[in-house]
This record gives sequence, C-alpha cells and structure tokens, in this order.
Amino acid sequence: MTRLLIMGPPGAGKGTQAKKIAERLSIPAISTGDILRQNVEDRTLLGREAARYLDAGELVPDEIINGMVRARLDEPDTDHGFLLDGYPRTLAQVGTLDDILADEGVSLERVLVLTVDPDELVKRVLNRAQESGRSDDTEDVIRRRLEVYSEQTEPLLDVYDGRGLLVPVNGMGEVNEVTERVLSALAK
Ligand code: B4P
Repeated sequence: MTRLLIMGPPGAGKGTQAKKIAERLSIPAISTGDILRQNVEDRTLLGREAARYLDAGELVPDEIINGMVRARLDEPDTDHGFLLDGYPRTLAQVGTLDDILADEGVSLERVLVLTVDPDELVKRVLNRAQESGRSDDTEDVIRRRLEVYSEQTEPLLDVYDGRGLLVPVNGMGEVNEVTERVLSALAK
C-alpha cells in the first residue's frame, strides 16, 4: 500500500514526476490541476466555475477542490494506494485529506517535495507556455502562481515535517535523473 503526496512550486516538475513515479509503483497519479483542466475543456459546471481562478493563477476554492478529491479517492483504483499531485494546497485541504483518510482507517506514508531554483521554475513554465496553450502559462500569471504558492502552500511543508513525513528531493537536472532520485529517496 503506497499513499503519497508530491509537492513543490509551479514548474518544480510535480506533474512530470508524478506520472513516472506512479507508473513505476503501479498506483494512480491524481492531479487536481489535470482534473480541473479536463473539466474546463468539457465545459462542465465545475469547469465553468474553476476557469476564472485558473486563468488568474489563483487557487480554486477549497469546497470545490475538496469535493472533487473526495469523489476521486472513492474510486476503486485507489484501494492499493495513490500519488496525489497538487493537493493539498491549503491548510483547509490538509484537514479534509486527513478526514478522508481517517474515514478509511488509513494514513499517508510520505510527502515528496521537489526543490528547484526560482529562476529555473520561471524558465520551465515559460518554455511550456510556448507549446501548451495553458491559460495560466503567461509571465504575469506565473509570477502570481509562485506568490500564491509561497503564501498558501509552502506553510504545509512545516505541517508534514512536524509529522515526520517530509522527503525533500532535489528537482534540478534531467527528468529521468530526478525520477531516480525520488525512487531512491522512497526506498530509504
Ligand atoms: P497545477 O496543474 O498543479 O500546475 P503547476 O503547479 O504549474 O504544476 P504542474 O504539475 O503543471 O507543473 P510541473 O511542476 O510538473 O495547478 C494549476 C492550477 O490549478 C493552480 O494554479 C490552481 O488554480 C488550480 N489548482 C490545482 N490544484 C489545486 C488545489 N489543490 N487547490 C486549489 N486550486 C488548485 O512542471 C512544469 C514544467 O516544467 C513542465 O513544462 C515540464 O515539462 C517542465 N519540467 C519538469 N521537470 C523538468 C526538468 N527536470 N527539467 C526541465 N523541465 C522540466
């Protein structure tokens, strides 16, 4: 059973690494960002509500995200573990995740944190902007996403550190090199 979180600022490589690590561990990678973008594309009610927050680089309100994650973690493919990417991002979301796991009588095993130099973060997201067409990959919105991360999400690292779950991993360098670093950190 493997229940993991992957955290880090925008551009740290969370989504990139989550997919690779989840595949190696045979567990689903669950990205709240991907679920939101899919809803925007499908023009669902949730997507129409979320779009304005995504476009501005702001966090989508906790009630929306918490309901979405609760429903996703109820699906049977998570019975043998999961890797959550991009959730939780606020202290309220930490509380909800704790409740969801407590209801199932299980707990988190590790919280991976990718660390990357600030200049490299902006460079990576701007690179992606040229191809992705993501509405939040413009320079102004990226800067706002970085601010939101340090104001609202970074404090969560202390919470998980206090619980002895934090596993910091150097996210600089080639994608495959980072994956191997993460896997060897998990094996310790
Ligand atoms: P996310 O989808 O999580 O977007 P992100 O923080 O930018 O991370 P992402 O996974 O896309 O980027 P990554 O670091 O992998 O969230 C988007 C928005 O959704 C948020 O701003 C918010 O509005 C909303 N949202 C999501 N979750 C929420 C929640 N829980 N609560 C409220 N709102 C929520 O990588 C970025 C780039 O770097 C990629 O182009 C990749 O190719 C490149 N890269 C990765 N590793 C690299 C490496 N080693 N070398 C070079 N490039 C690399």
